[in-house]
Amino acid sequence: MEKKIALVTGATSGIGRATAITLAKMGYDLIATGRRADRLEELKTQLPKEVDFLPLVFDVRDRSNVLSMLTNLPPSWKNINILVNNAGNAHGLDPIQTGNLDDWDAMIDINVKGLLYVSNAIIPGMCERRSGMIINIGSIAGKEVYPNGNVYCASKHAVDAVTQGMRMDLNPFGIKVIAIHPGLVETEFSLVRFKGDEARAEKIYQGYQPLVAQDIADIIEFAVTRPAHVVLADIVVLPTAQASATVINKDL
Ligand code: NDP
Ligand code: 8X3
Repeated sequence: MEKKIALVTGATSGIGRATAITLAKMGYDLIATGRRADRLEELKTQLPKEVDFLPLVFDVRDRSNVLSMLTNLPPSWKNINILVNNAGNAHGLDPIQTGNLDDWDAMIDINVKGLLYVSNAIIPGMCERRSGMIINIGSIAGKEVYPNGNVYCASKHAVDAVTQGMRMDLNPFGIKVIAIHPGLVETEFSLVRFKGDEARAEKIYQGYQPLVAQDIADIIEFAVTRPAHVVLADIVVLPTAQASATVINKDL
């Protein structure tokens, strides 16, 4: 059988981890990235034995490292069929007037520039082969802005814009470009946003049924298995209890 390869960024947790396992179960050999090497080791234990696994530990902010790692992949790993640009987080939830510059840097550098660095390394090969699929994980925060979401929302609006641009520029090469914009998904996202404050993070998901990471992985599986002439270009997925970024029917 022909080798099929998927690269998932941010595969150490949440949506990326669930997506990595799902794609591996579908038969994709897997390049999984993140900063936490131990989590990538643990991920390996969840994969079918017959799937090849290449863990890559890097910070997507480190431009030269990202480019050198991804442009110098072993020959058997170079022909990536699916790139899932998932790595990202919110840092802080503060009004703009008291925003923290380090948080702003992190969100722009990881969610936007990191996605661009990884894409820059992978897209030329897809163009050469005139095939491939890029799945960018946006957010409802890329479709709407909510109070105190300012820079995180800006970063995800940027992901939305970059995705649309990719779809246009890569259209002549037959590369499918897909954006998935989830609402509230219970992952480590809020723990990171609130800098380890577990009680505050847990509260975000109380009083309703949030999405779980596997819900997004299932949508990715569906998107990936569409026939050659079909692309699920832009998908917003919310918990049933959520009507917009700010309207959530909580039973509290
Ligand atoms: P998690 O915090 O569970 O996972 C985030 C992943 O991103 C981790 O694997 C983390 O790996 C990786 N990551 C973060 N920063 C870096 C970095 N500097 N370099 C490399 N990897 C990094 O959150 P989610 O699974 O929820 O988030 C995944 C994506 O989904 C993000 O883009 C997020 O914005 C988006 N999203 C999440 C929603 C939610 O409600 N949870 C809703 C909408 C979109 P490590 O720490 O090991 O580096
Ligand atoms: C994550 C969802 O609503 O916290 O992107 O921004 S939200």
